[in-house]
Amino acid sequence: MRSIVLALGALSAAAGGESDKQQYKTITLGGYAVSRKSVDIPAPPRDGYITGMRAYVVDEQGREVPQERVMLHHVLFMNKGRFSGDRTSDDCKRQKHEKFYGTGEEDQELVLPPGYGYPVRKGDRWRLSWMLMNHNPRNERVRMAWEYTLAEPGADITPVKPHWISLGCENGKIFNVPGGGSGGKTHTRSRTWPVPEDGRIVAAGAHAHGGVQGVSLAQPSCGDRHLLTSDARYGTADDPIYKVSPVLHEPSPRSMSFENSSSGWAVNAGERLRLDALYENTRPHMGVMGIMHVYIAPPKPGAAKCASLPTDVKEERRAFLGAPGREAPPAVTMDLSERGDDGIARPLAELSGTPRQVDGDVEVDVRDYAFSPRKLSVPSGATVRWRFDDAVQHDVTVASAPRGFASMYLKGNKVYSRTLTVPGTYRLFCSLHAVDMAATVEVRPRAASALPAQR
Ligand SMILES: [Cu+2]
Repeated sequence: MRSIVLALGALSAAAGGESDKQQYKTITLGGYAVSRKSVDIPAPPRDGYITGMRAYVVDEQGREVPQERVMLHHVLFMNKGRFSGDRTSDDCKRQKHEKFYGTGEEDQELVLPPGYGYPVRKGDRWRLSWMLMNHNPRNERVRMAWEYTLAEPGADITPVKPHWISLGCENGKIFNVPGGGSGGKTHTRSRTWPVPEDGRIVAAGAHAHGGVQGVSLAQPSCGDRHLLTSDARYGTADDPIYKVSPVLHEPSPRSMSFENSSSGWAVNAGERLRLDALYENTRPHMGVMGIMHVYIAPPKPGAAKCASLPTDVKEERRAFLGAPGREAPPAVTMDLSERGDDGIARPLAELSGTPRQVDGDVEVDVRDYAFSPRKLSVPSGATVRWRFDDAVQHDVTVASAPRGFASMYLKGNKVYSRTLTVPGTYRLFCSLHAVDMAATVEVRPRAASALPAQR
């Protein structure tokens, strides 16, 4: 008999077993600072099955901290197993750990259907990775907290295997939605995913960023039928997340649905499913992601290929302020900002100084927490190369511009380049040091004389 139980009631009632609640030690975040870290954490001290799980941010008194104070950009739980190679995952590359639960601003709870669980063993080693952003000028002292429900071994539980499917493996898994309505009002990013084993998807959710409408899975080998969608809901206009100033980050959905079914969506080893992330495309959305988490149980004996779709699908979604919320991503204008002597960052209408005029391609140094030159004017068609040579990582991210883009986090003399063809003002910042690193690039229309002769 064990007594690690902490009665909670917070996890979904559907999850059977005993609950445990954990916290990692205090993280101190300076004003507007970003914290990214991976740490080892205690795994359950016995064999069993995780049937439900949730992670969130608390203060030192254990009270939940709202997103408008400290934003949980993402959190990921990995199981390294009892020895190297015991647990692996294949998303973008083979890794010696198994990703089994993740969430972010969307506050998605893992809720497996009754009778299913993620198997854990005594001696497993867990790792936790987070990215947090302080929205305030003052220091914040917070902790990562998580709770899970663990069913006894021998309980009548069917094991599930978690798989992460990322849209795009290049550039740190981020991509950009260009905006401007080019290619339609919805921008769809797709990839195919080879199913590694025969089985049934019994649960699925998704991690995505601001601007997303939904992330869905289709089955091309069965008439391209739609299987499931983790769909986005945004807060209402009075949601405090939209009162944060300066706006350093486009708010993500308040909720992404977690789909589950006891009978499951039948899939076959080797077939290729298609993952689609749908983003609204009238505005640019920078540095976005689309990652689906699917949980696969063993197949039902004698299951036919393209067996009928489940009729017992449930959509799990945590309650959130202003629920049911909005389906359409609200328009958010991102700011450039500057930290004043009082430590408070305020939106900047314009950067001080005169832009350096260049007539062609140009290189920008990213060093000492600054872009230099800070203000540039280039002709359309010019390629700008940002050279990252600081001791810490930075990126270059569009706050507002005719077309959106963002680099991944870079250092060590790495270069990100972009050819700017659409004239206008490109307001740029580093998303990791948003109140300290701003820049603008003015893209001038080419003079008529510089254009190739018109036919
Ligand atoms: Cu930076």
